[in-house]
Amino acid sequence: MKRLLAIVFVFIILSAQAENGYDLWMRYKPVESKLLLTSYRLLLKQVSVRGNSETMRVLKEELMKASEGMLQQPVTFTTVNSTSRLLIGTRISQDAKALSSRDSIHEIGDEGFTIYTHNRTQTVITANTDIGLLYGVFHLLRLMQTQQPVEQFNIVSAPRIKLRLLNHWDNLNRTVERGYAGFSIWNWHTLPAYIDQRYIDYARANASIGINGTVLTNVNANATFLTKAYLEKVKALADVFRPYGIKVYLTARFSAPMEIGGLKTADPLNEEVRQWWKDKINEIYALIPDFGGFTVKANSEGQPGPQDYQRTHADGANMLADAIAPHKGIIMWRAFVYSHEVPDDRHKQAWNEFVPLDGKFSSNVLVQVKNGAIDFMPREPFHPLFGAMPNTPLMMEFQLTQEYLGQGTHFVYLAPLFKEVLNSDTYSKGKGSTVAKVIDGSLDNHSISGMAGVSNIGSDIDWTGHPFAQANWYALGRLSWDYHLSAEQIAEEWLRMTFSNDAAFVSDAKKMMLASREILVQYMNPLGLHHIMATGHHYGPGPWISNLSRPEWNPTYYHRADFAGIGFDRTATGSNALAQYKPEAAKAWADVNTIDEKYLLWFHHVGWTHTMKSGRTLWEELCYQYNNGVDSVRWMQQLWSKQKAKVDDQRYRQITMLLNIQQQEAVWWRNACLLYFGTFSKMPVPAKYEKPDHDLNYYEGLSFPNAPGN
Ligand code: BDP
Repeated sequence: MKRLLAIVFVFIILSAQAENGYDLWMRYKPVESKLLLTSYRLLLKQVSVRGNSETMRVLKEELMKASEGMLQQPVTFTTVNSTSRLLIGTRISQDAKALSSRDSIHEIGDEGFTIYTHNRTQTVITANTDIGLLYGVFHLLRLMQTQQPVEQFNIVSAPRIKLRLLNHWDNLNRTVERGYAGFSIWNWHTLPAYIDQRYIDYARANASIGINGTVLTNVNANATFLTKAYLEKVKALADVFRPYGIKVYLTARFSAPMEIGGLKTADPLNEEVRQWWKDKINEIYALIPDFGGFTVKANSEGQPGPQDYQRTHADGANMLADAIAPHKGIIMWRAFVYSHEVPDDRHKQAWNEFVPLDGKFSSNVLVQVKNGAIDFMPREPFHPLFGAMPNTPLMMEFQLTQEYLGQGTHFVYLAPLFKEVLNSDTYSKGKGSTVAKVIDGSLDNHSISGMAGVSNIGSDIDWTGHPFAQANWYALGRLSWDYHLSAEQIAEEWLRMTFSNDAAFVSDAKKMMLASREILVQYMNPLGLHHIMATGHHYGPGPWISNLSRPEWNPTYYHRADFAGIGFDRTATGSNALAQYKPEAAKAWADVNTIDEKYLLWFHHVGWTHTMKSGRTLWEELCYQYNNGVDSVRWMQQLWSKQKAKVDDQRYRQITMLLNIQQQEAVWWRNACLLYFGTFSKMPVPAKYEKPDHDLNYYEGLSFPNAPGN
C-alpha cells in the first residue's frame, strides 16, 4: 500500500512538472529572483478589489492562481483601501491630478485601463469597466511573468482596434477546415450541459491578450448551427465567455431560410426572407443578449449568396445588417471572392466587385479583407482593397493556422508577416496612409474597426499542435490591441512567459522566431512565387499541377514558367493588377529592375538570365534562395539543440522532432521546385549545391490523400 502511495505521489509530482504546453503563456512558474519575489509578494499580499461582478470574480481567481504559482502565497482580498498595496476598481482616483494629467480615464474607453503608482506605496489599476480592470490585471501579471519591476507605474493602455477576433473554421462534426491541431475544441455533442474546462481556459487565454470575440463556426457555413438545439449550445459557450469580455459570433449560411426555414428563396430583397432573418436574429438575442453578429462568406468558392438572385454583396450584407441593427450586432462580410467564370487575374476580382459598392453598406457592416489579394501566401503584397474603400470600414483577416506555411509541423512566427502588411503604405490619403490606419478606422474616420485571425486552435493538448504556433495566436491578440508593438517585443514577452526568462535562451529562441518566416519563404515561395502548393490539401510542393477544372486552382496559373522565364506579369503589359494600387504604391513594384525582389515574380514575368541585385542570374538566384532556405532550417536545428538544458524535456523533444520534419520538407520543396523549374530554364543547379536525392517523377508521384485539414 505504502509503495503504491509513493508511486502515486511521484507520479503526481512528475505530472505537475510535465510541460505539455496546455498552460500556454499562463504558466505562473515560481519567480526565482529573491529581490523581485520580495517586491511581488508585497504587492499581491493584500489586494483591495471593488465590485463583485462575474468579471471581478474571474479577475480575483486569476490573481490567486498567479500568486500561488509565482509567489507561493495566497492573496487576501479586501474592500478596504488603506493597507492594501494594490487597489483595483473602476474609476478609482486616488490621485485625481495625476490621473487627469495622464490622459485620464475618459480617454481609455470601455476596454482600456491605467496602472499608476500613488504616493510611492500603492499601485492602482483602474478603468471605466470591469473588463478594463481584467485587462489591467493581465497586463500586471505579464509584467511580473517577464520579470519587470513593479515599483513605479504610469501606464495608460487602450486597444487600437475594436473587434479583436478569432475565426474558427470549425465544423459540426468537429473537423476543422485547415486545422492541424486535432479536432475542434467545441464539443457540440456534449454541449450545452457539459462545460469542458478547456472553454474556460480558452477564455482566460484570450482575455489575457485582449481578444474580445470569437466566431465559432466555419466560413463555409452550415445552417444547422442556426437551429434551436444548436443555439442553446452556442448560448452555453457565450455564458462561459461573457465574464472574460468575449462575445460569440456565428457564420451565417446565406441559404439558411431555405435549408432550415422552408422558404423557396433566399433573395435578400424578398419580404419573407427578410422577416425570416429578423425572427431568427430575435431568437438568438433572446438567448444571448450580447451576441456579436455574423461573419458571412457569400458567392465565393461555391457558397450561396445574393448574386444567386442578381443582387449585390451590399444587398445581402444590408439585409442581415438591418435585421441585427436593433440589437447592436454587426455583420462582417468577407471580400474573399473570385470566380472561374471571370477570365481576369484572380488578384483583381475582389477589388473589381467591391470597390463599386463603397459607401453602399449599412453602418454596422464591416468588409473583412484577407491581408493579400490571392490567399494567405507566405508573402503577398497588401490587398489593393485597403485604401480603396474609404467609405466602408474594412477589417483585417489574417490566418493563424498555417495552411500555406508548413501547416502543423513548420516553425513559423507570423508577427513579422502581420507587421509587414500593417506597415504597408496604401498612399490612399498621401504618404503614411498605412494599412494599419485603414483598419483601425483612423484614416477615414470610422467608428468600428476589426482584426480577425483564422484560428490555429484544436483539441491537441498544447492547443496549436506546434508549440511555437501558440505565439501566432498570442501575436494576433497583442497586435490587435496595439499594432505598434514590434514583432521582437511580442516574441520576447511570449518566450519569457511560455518557456523561460533565461537571457541566453530568450536571445537564441527570439533569433529563430524572427528569422523563421523569411526562411520558410526562401525554401517554399522565394522571390514572389506563390500558390505553388499541391492542390486541395495544400501540403507540399505541386508547381507542376495544371489539370484542375478551375484555372486559378492550378499552380501553373500562378508561376507561369516557360522557356523564356517565370512569374506573373501584373504590370500594364500583363493583367495590370498594379493599376488597382495608388500610383505611389504601384511605383515601387512597376519596374523589373528596381522592384524589391521579394515581390519580383508576383508582378513580373522575368527571363531566366535576368541579372539580379546580387549579380546572379534569376535562375542562379532561385537556386541560391531554395538552398539558403534549407541551410537556414539546419541553422535553426543547431540553435535549438543548444537549448536542451534550458527547456523542459517534453517540449524540447517535441520541437526537435518537428524541426527534423521541417528540414526534410524544406529539402523536398527545394528539390521538387528546382527540378521542375529547371525543365524550363534548361540550366543546371550550380555544382556547389546539394544534389536532389530523387528525380522529378518521384516528386510528382507523391500523393497524400489523407493530408489533414482538407
Ligand atoms: C482558402 C482555404 C479554404 C477556405 C477559403 C476561405 O483553402 O479552405 O474556405 O480560403 O477563406 O484559403 O474562405
